[in-house]
Amino acid sequence: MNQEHERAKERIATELDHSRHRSNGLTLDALDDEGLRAQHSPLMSPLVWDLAHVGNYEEQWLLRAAGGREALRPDIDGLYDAFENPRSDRPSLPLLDPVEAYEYNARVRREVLDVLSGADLGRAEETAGERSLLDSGFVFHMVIQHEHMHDETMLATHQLRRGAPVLLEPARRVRSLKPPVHEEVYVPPGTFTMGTDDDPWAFDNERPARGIHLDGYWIDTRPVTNAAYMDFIDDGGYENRRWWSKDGWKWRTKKKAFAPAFWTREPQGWSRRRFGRQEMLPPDEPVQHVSFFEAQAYAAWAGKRLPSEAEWEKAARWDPATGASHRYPWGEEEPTSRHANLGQRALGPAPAGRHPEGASPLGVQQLIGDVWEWTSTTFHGYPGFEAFPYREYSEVFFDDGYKVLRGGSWATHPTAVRSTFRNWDHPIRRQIFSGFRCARNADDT
Ligand code: AVJ
Ligand code: FE
Repeated sequence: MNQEHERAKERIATELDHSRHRSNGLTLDALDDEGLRAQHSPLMSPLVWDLAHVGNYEEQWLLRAAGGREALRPDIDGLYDAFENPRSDRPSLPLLDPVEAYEYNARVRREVLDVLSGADLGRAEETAGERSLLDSGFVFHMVIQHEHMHDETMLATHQLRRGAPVLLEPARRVRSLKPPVHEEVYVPPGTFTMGTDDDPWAFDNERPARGIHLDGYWIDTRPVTNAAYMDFIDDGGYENRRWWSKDGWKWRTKKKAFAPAFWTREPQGWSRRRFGRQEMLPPDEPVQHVSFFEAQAYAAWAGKRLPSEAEWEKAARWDPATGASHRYPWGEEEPTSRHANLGQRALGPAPAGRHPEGASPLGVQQLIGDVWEWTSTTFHGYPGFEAFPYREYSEVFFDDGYKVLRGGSWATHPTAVRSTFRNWDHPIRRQIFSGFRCARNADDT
């Protein structure tokens, strides 16, 4: 048992190191002070805010709450409180400058490693019902995932930023892949286990587990591609009111949307801007930077609909042979590059069909990684939801204003996604790495 805890601590230390390396790569290693202090879009924070925010969150949760240590910088808590300061106000705050933020983060981290070495990460089975911060290492996992979530947010800021490219792009092989044998698979009616009671990385909104009965339905084996989405545009999809919901049409009209964000129509076809580079749209890639409303309109045009969150999760977890729900579509093994395109290894999605080894038992591909997938479900707590460890992680968003996205994107770190993980955003948002797949009812032939 002790050895197991030591291994868990080593893993935590390694993951803490990885997330910080990534944050620094997206800030201090990428831009000068001016670029880090600037607001590249009113939707986003200055990058230097995200940088010190992750350090401040770590100070509050790992040093003070879990470690019982005295506060290092209580004076800056307010500056980095996301609820006190809306994103658009953040550039005018007296923020730490980039080097101060770096040094503050490093100082917090040194003490955190000390807290970690003395921590007891065992599960407190005796304290039935009551969760504690350190149970199975949860609070460390929460802080690791939090930093990676902000790293993904920082990537969205980089994508919105104008100017010369600054992020290194690993070689991207464009290859044509054979289309799948089946474009959609049938998921038979029945009950599956949704959510979790014991995943040591799961947030409050992924709990508790419960049996959910679903009718039979069809779901696409791959996300909708750029090529397929272009057909929708070419068929007048953005001009035809009938494909859009009432709110969707209102958004489309006000926004004058005619294509996904960052797309430009050129004489020779569609191009896109991606991290400062202009390039032709790769037809085989999952479409990204679409709003919920665009995803919903495409699905209606295709004679289908978006999957509900439960339908998405059943397709991603349920094994018809055993009836069990797995942590990932392929089973329990931690994601590798064979399974999924995660962790910012590339600066975009892989072509549809690229990761057959990551398929679920039903043969559904690319559920994890590549693009976040919009679902038709409004974000709420599961029955029996209990906010833990703080209401502002998810409970304050249970107000009907957010749609659930599933599966993570190419920018999501492997520690920050699993088949139970729930993300959420406003249905109009598309600076995130969002795409979708379609589903339909069993009786629609
Ligand atoms: C879970 C991605 C919706 O970035 O707004 C970051 C995560 N919570 N800091 C967000 C979060 C606190 C959150 N999302
Ligand atoms: Fe945060």
